[in-house]
Amino acid sequence: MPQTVRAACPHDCPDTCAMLVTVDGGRAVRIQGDPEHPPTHGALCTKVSRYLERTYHPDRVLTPLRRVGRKGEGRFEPVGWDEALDAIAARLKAIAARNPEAILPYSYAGTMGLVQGDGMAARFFHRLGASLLDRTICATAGSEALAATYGAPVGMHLEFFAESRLILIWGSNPITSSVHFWTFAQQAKRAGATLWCIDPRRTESADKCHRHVALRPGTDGALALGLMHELIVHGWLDDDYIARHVDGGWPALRERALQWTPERTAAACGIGADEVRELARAYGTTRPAAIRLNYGMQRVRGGGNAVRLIALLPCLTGAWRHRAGGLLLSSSGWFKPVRRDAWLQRPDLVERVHGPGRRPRTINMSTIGDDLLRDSSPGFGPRIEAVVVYNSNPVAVAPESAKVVRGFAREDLFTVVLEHFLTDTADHADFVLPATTQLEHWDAHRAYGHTYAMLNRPAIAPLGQAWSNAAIFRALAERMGFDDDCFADSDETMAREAFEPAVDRTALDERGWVKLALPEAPFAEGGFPTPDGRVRIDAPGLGVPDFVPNHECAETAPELAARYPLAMISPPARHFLNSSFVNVRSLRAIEGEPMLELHPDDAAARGIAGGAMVEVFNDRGRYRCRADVSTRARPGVVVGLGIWWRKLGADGTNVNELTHQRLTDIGRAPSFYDCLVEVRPA
Ligand SMILES: Nc1nc2c(c(=O)[nH]1)N[C@H]1C(S)=C(S)[C@@H](COP(=O)(O)OP(=O)(O)OC[C@H]3O[C@@H](n4cnc5c(=O)[nH]c(N)nc54)[C@H](O)[C@@H]3O)O[C@H]1N2
Ligand SMILES: Nc1nc2c(c(=O)[nH]1)N[C@H]1C(S)=C(S)[C@@H](COP(=O)(O)OP(=O)(O)OC[C@H]3O[C@@H](n4cnc5c(=O)[nH]c(N)nc54)[C@H](O)[C@@H]3O)O[C@H]1N2
Ligand SMILES: [Mo]
Repeated sequence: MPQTVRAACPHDCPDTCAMLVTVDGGRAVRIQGDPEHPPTHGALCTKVSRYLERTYHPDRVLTPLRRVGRKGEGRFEPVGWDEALDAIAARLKAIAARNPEAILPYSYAGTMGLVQGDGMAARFFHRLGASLLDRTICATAGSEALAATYGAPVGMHLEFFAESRLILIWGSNPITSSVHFWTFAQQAKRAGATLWCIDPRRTESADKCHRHVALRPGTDGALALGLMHELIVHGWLDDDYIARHVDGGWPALRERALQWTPERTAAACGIGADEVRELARAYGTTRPAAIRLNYGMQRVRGGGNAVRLIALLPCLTGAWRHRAGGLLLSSSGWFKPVRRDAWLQRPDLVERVHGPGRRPRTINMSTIGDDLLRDSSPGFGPRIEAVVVYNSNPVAVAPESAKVVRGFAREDLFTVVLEHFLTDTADHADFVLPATTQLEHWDAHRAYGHTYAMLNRPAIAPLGQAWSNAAIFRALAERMGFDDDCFADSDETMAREAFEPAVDRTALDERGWVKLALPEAPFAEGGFPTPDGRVRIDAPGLGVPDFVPNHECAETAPELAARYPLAMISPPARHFLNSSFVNVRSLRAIEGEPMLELHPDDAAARGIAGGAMVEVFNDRGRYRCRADVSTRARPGVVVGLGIWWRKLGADGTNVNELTHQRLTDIGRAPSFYDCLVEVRPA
């Protein structure tokens, strides 16, 4: 008799769907969205509806592997679990005896689960006293900027976008990257709402909005100031809301905004002054008005300041008064009070190694290219001697990959990779350990685009000899001689108790998801999670926000811009999830091959025909792919949809060969979309 198991999608996506997995004779035969879970609405995205193809993929790593070739070659031999774990523990012990900070865990969001993400792994590395990882690669510019403004990364409920009369879809391509948000935006549109898209690229989502503002990458802060100018001069502010719920920084910001006339704004953003005026009028005069901001716009030098400025807009107009007004960038802060982080991750364990009140050094994951190549020094600490990678593929996704590859190719570096597949990163490992997929393990999930806590039950037994991440770190802890009680907790215990006691356990058990108890219009009466409950314009240590131009643009780097006049952005491809799913044949068939979109004028000026092979280059490297001559790209901007596995690209590289490691103004994050290049026929 087929059975249905309640699961949660583990992927790095705002939607965090509830899934129903049908199992027959021990094999998962069907995967569907839960029709009752409001955000999921019974539908999965194209990628995750192929999750069975990914799980039963013939290339799954199903035994531990030991390297036999050179680093990067990807040649391995199977070994037993005991042999692999003994060898890894012996090597980590030897390094830790000299200095545990020479060991670096490297992980991101291959799974967002609280157990298989930073659950048991965090306990292990904290107890080991290893370097800490600053997990900045995606969202910290925006989330720290949002926290500086509202007090936490919190925002509107997803569901109420359906009732908005105006939606600004800003730095976001929801048809690609949060299709369940798009469902609510469509409902609003059918009910008469106006949709604006603010994005340098004419995305599929932009096509379906009423208006599209194709600004230059990294100029969103200027646009927000220009909108404020119009709100002020036309009297579209909610003075009562400002007086009661906004801090004392408003007069200074008001002065600043008054200098951003529509003409000045238009010049900075590369758009028309009338577009600024019309957008401001729509925003200033429509109620309720909602902004769906996404992380696309904060991957530039000034991303943090831009998010602060945009997040202030609904505070100046009082849009927060209505449940269908306000802004959503992230909802993750709503989960903070209900997650047992201290219990799940045990950060206190570092003191066992480093002493009371002391913490190991922190390595920024976004500068892994530079950091793997550094020697020991008083400022840096010890040279990195071992990296343990799980839930991430840094060789493909981290910026300036030539350096990342050189770092991972170091013969003296000991590298362990927990993976489903032989990714570009796994190819550099000394040991690859086979990890379970979401269908094979327990987990608990929060979301960053909705407000439901979720439970994932295993639907099938682990394939081959795969173990969950938590099981692997539990076994390593035992071999390292860590006998703390927390290493005995099972995956199931951790998953079930991750939200204890805040979330109703029976409901979570029965349905697999529980909505957090939150007010519908969280800031209708102010009450922001700042110390005094007011929105902060003049944030401690940051001052009043301003427009910060890109690292790489004509204004800040004229000489560079003369040599490399095209701004390259590399946002998500619809049928991949970062570098996950690139090896799923049916999905790769839809995406075709690595492409670079460029505007017909830019193509003609370079003698490039549609479909021709081109070389994209700058001082950091070169990358070959096929030209897609298209008006989806605005003049002066080229688009390389990501993130391809390097080894599946035309010459064994991908877009990150061109990106750099300079960080954002706030949040120490990479500025992937702040990158000048030139293109020529290959
Ligand atoms: N299918 C699919 N879904 C995904 C992902 C994926 O790789 N594939 N990635 C997931 C991840 S990791 C995340 S973090 C989330 C959110 O992921 P995001 O990366 O925020 O994804 P998008 O919603 O595609 O938003 C990016 C949009 O911002 C635009 N953009 C680039 N630069 C600028 C700029 O300077 N200003 C403005 N206004 N827009 C700019 C891009 O053209 C693109 O359309 O999505 C997740 N969902
Ligand atoms: N140029 C450019 N670069 C970018 C971006 C961009 O837009 N442009 N986007 C950036 C963003 S937003 C992000 S979030 C990062 C994403 O970077 P990553 O979080 O590294 O994401 P993925 O590339 O999807 O790699 C995740 C890996 O985890 C593995 N995995 C999944 N589940 C499990 C599990 O349970 N156990 C183990 N052991 N492994 C598992 C998958 O097989 C996959 O290989 O990339 C960033 N890089
Ligand atoms: Mo991300």
